[in-house]
Amino acid sequence: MHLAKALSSLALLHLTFGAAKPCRNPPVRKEWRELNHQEKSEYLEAVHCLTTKDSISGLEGAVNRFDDFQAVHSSQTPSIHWVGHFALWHRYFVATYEKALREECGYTGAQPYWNWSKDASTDSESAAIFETEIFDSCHGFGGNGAYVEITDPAENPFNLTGRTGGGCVQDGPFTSDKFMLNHPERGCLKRDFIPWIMNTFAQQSLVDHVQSQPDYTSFARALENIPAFTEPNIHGSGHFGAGGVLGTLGNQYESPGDPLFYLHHGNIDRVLWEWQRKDLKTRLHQVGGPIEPMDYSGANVTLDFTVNIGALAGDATLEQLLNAQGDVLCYTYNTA
Ligand SMILES: [Cu+2]
Repeated sequence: MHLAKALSSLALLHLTFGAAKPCRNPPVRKEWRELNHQEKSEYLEAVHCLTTKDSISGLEGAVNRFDDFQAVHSSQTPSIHWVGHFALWHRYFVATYEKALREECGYTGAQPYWNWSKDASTDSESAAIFETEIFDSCHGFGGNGAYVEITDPAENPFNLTGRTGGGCVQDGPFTSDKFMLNHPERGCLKRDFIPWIMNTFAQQSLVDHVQSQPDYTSFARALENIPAFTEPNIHGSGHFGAGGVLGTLGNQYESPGDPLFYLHHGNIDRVLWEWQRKDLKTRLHQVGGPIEPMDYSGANVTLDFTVNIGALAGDATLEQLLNAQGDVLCYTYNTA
């Protein structure tokens, strides 16, 4: 009797403290175009719902839960890009957003992704990539911003050519009458489509190059490449193809202010996941790359390196984040 009681309270204790929750029925992430109209509406509504919930991040400028994510990314920008933990930090970030949509906004689906390579044209000037379902004004995220001319060269430090927008998004569910950003200041969502960047950076051959890397360190480096427009990198495709110079997605700090961020990074994460699946035994337990941005001769991240996403969720080690169906993360992709 006493023993049974002791055992059961021990079991309870184990349940309460630190027992790993198994990942059952992980949400299955699909490409935007694989969602039906109903599923697309539910996703877009859940994003709007996040903007109606009070902020918990404690960060200046964050008013609602959508802002929380943008503000956390902004606060950590200098330490989460061109580092070994880049892909896994963003994996954790997107998965936590997915969790918030599901747990706080009643969304029952998974985080969708945007596979831009499907539409990347060999004609770099083609705008067809911006005319797909994801930019639909009714069942998508709306399209380009109004064209804004840049007169001060300081506003276009990389001298990017081929800009087609720059102002507030003009159609769809995220126009300024329905959706406003609060971080770092109140303003509309902006896009600035640049077809040549979108087409050249999103090429399937580049994805194949990234996925043919033999180890995590080289994968991570191929994924981000160098911060220049002379060499394409797939991570830059959505950011600078759709965000351009003046658009929200093109802002290194504030890019999660465009709801498309999570579909773009969802795709980056799918690329990582598919690469991992080629050799799961090794790739669930391998990391590398610099701790400090672009410090390729300096110290490397290790499996027990810890990342934090502020008040959005608890800290996690890179080894925990390598596993999309482990004790911290729980989701999968429909691509086998
Ligand atoms: Cu980022």
